[in-house]
Amino acid sequence: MVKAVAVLKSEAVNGTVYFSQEGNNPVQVNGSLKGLKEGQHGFHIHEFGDNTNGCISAGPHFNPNEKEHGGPTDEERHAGDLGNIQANADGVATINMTDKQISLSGANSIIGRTVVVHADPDDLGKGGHELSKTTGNAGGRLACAVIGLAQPN
Ligand SMILES: [Cu+2]
Ligand SMILES: [Zn+2]
Repeated sequence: MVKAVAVLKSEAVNGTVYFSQEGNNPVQVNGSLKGLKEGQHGFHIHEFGDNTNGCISAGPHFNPNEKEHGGPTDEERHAGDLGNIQANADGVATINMTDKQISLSGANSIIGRTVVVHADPDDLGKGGHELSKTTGNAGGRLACAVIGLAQPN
């Protein structure tokens, strides 16, 4: 079992996201974030674990297979496209998903990359906006954190 963790902290938004993977099974993603506006927020793995200029220097969506942006259940998607998380009326988003394209080892490993939560919903590539096929038009980067290896227990 490989475990990883990212601790997000910005002025408004904070929380922790945990990743775990048994062998080559899908990656389990769990956690919660608070301080969000109620509704959907784009949630992605971005390419670089570089936060020197805040979340901007994390670069584009993690896309090792040179695909277009999509939703988590699409064949055509960036590996980093985890779709949306849903914040409730208290601004809390509980995250509980599994994903088959990201990994915690090998070519699609997200260790050392950045998880980002966005201001707006990700249109999953289907919004018809000029940014739909690259970012899902998910708006600004509210908070982010580098994904690091976690202690096994
Ligand atoms: Cu993003
Ligand atoms: Zn994408």
